Amino acid sequence: MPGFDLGGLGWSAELADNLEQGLEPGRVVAAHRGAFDVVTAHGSVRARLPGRLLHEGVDVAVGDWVGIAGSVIRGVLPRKSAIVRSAAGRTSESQTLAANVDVAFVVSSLGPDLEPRRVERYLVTIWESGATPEIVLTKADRMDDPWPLVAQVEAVAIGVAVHVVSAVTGQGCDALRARIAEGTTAVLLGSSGVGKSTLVNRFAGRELMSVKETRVDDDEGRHTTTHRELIRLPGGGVVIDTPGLRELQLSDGGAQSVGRAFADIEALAAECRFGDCGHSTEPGCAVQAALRSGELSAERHRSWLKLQRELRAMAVRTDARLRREEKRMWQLRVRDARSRTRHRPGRT
Ligand SMILES: Nc1nc2c(ncn2[C@@H]2O[C@H](COP(=O)(O)OP(=O)(O)OP(=O)(O)O)[C@@H](O)[C@H]2O)c(=O)[nH]1
Ligand SMILES: [Mg+2]
Ligand SMILES: [Zn+2]
Repeated sequence: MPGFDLGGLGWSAELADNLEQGLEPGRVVAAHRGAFDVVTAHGSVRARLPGRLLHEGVDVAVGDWVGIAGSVIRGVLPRKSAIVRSAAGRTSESQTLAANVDVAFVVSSLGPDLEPRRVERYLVTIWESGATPEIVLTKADRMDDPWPLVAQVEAVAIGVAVHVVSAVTGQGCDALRARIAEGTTAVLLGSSGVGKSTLVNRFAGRELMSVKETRVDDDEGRHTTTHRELIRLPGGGVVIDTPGLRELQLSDGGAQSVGRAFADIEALAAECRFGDCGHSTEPGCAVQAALRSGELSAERHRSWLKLQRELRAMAVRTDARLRREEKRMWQLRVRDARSRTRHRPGRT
């Protein structure tokens, strides 16, 4: 079989340094139930994660670099980024959506459903991941004048590039494609039906991913893409297509990332008279002053408070889980110690 250049998939000297001797490097391009498609220099392998690694809690996601022996994954190389969301529900279990991503495109379609609050939420998660967020607004062809809506998004996307594209007219598509240079890994994230797979197909130059057949005017509906997949683009760069996300819960520890996504409010908060200002009724509160003057919109302020509340709630849940785990470990140790005493030779 002809050799396959892993450099095009993003393989680097740094990764090579971390690979255990004797293992073959490969990148996870798709995840199935209990199995992974891994591309190595010799082609594609359907590999599995042995039970031992599963029990150790080793997490493998699309985009991961792994060391394999035959068709068994023996190790996962350190990630430079991981996009993690907290799974739906009340637990603080989390799910890795994509690993080793350089640029994460937050895709929304231009129209009445466009929700700047949702964009804020994505930005927090992506800043947390180590990847760089960029915003993609699709279906520009559907609006006579998309620019007021674009401006609303730009207002919440501080320091983040905003691309306005149409797969129908081709507007903005080349500029977006150019952001996925050789050696770069991009991921497309967003609700179902916003046109993620349509963009992937356009960049791939063929119908790799199926897209919604019928013309739908609202973006709701069934998910067309059902699994995450990493695709190598002709001309360099790779892109990960993902199924539409219904909700995006924040993952743990995003306080700093909230600060980054809300850099405007953080800058205001730094101006408050008191270092521990609660930004509600304190005298000299710069956040309240900006709300009064209209410099800061009430919606954005509410969104900031809400995301912080969620993070606090998450921290409490994580703490509770840690406490439960500690208690269980302690009980195990006690049981262990008891059984040792019982079975000590010379005693009964
Ligand atoms: N008018 C218009 N329609 C578009 C554009 N891009 C995509 N569409 C249509 O929007 C529908 C959904 O596109 P998909 O690419 O399947 O959306 P998706 O984000 O991959 O959806 P999921 O896989 O379910 O997450 C399809 O019918 C596309 O033809 C666009 O720029 N303009
Ligand atoms: Mg899709
Ligand atoms: Zn304040």
